[in-house]
Amino acid sequence: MGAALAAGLVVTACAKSTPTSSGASSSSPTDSGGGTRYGGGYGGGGGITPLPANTVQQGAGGLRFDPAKITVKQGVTLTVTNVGTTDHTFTVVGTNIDIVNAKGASQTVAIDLKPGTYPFICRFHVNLGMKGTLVVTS
Ligand SMILES: [Cu+2]
Repeated sequence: MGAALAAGLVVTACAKSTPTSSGASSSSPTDSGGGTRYGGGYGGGGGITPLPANTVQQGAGGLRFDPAKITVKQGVTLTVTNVGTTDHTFTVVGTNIDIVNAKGASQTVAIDLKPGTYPFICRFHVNLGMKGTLVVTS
């Protein structure tokens, strides 16, 4: 008579709590700055000459604004110059800023806007990607 020794091996599942704290708020700001910086014009010094402050060009190297992101202080006067080969507008969406430049023309516009970020477009070519961002600071 062998005593059946029931070696009851109790397997306790080691409930290990793996803290999956992947609180990775990886904010990767996709800077759509584009790589094709139009460096022509401006005295041909070779290399990129920054535009004068508070100046935006229309049509430099295509249907685009240069720079596409403008940061100005509230109340400044922005100079908008059409260096392209056709008419363009500088239209700040949702505001009363809407100027039209024939090719070669230049106008100034007072940025009397509250601090914030505003999209701006060329009304003629917005669907061809001619647009940018205006940041007004206080
Ligand atoms: Cu245009």
